[in-house]
Amino acid sequence: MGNMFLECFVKFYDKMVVGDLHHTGGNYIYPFIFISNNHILYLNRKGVQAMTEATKKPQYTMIILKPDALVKSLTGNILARFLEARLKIIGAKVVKVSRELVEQHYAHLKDEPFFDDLYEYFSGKTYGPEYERVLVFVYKGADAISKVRRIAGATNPLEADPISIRGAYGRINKKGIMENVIHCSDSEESAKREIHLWFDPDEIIEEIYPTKKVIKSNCEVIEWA
Ligand code: IDP
Ligand code: MG
Repeated sequence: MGNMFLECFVKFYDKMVVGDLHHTGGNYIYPFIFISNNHILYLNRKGVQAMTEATKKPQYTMIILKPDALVKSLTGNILARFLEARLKIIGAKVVKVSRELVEQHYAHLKDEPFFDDLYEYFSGKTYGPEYERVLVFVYKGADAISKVRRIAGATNPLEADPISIRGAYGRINKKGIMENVIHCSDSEESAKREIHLWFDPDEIIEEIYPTKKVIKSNCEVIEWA
């Protein structure tokens, strides 16, 4: 038994079926293991799908639960929706968002007439001091960006699929801002830019982009007293 087959067996044992060797007509299209003279164990369709995903180069994407998600107590609900994408969380934090961070994160919207209102919304100021925070996650996995965007739905909550997160929970507020509950990266380039902006390398449990070591002296840090 080759190593590849043993690995398949361990990883995909719940997606394997026993087949009659004669019925295959000798065309072994799925990874298989001989288990007797007459029987083979092979991956079913779901198993092949899972194996294809496992061998793809992983993508990274950043998801932000915006303040309206917190106002509406949607954290658990939203994270549960992303389970179906079968991705891994490799970074997570809660952030109080500054004006500077919003300007960098939404640099492509800086000159829009609605930018000030967007800042009020994204920083949580619209909802009061208790909600001036967002939850930020880095997810990893095959096709992470398109999978997450599909579950999130279109930018405009009125146009989004009603069962997507934005379609189900978003709205347009009185100032015309699309309060659409979550942010998610729209390409590998923006994921990289956003992860660099929001996270330090040691806040993510894997080294997903190149890092360098720097020695900082005379720099004040806060520690537990
Ligand atoms: P995205 O969030 O789907 O990537 P972007 O165009 O990057 O969409 O816009 C960032 C955010 O700015 C949106 O999620 C939404 O909250 C807000 N926004 C974008 N365009 C408009 C607009 O035309 N009117 C009001 N709000 C907008
Ligand atoms: Mg965007």
